[in-house]
Amino acid sequence: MALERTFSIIKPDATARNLTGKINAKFEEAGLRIVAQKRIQMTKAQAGEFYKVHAERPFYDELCTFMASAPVVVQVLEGDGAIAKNRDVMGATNPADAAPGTIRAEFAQSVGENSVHGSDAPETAAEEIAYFFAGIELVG
Ligand code: DAT
Ligand code: MG
Repeated sequence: MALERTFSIIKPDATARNLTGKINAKFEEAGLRIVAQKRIQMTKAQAGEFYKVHAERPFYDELCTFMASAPVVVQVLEGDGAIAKNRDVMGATNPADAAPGTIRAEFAQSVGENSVHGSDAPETAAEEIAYFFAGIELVG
């Protein structure tokens, strides 16, 4: 499988509960390498731009308010098949449907406050990485 990079966010519900290290351990145990990482607090406008694909969904305003409500940790994860592998480690969007041992099964509080974001395809991964990181910040 090809070496890939994917974009990840440890969301406000998880940073608020001091779960950054436990979530990073899940990534590393799965063979994902954290090649860039920083803690930031997004504005609601920045969250809105990031999630613009969901602009017509009923939960969009709530989602953007939540993502700007507290600090997040934005990351680039690298590994073989990193995009799909990260989605596996994250688990299903709704923690009630997430497989045992996944991040969302263990840590998520609800479908909205679900602890992590991960890119869903190579195109979105490249776009999302470029939204938060300059090339000089990515060191494998
Ligand atoms: P994922 O984060 O698994 O890629 P998504 O792209 O469908 O899921 O949705 C983006 C985020 O929007 C998701 O992580 C949490 C929020 N969300 C999705 N469906 C929701 C719902 N039915 N109610 C509230 N928030 C929702
Ligand atoms: Mg998504």
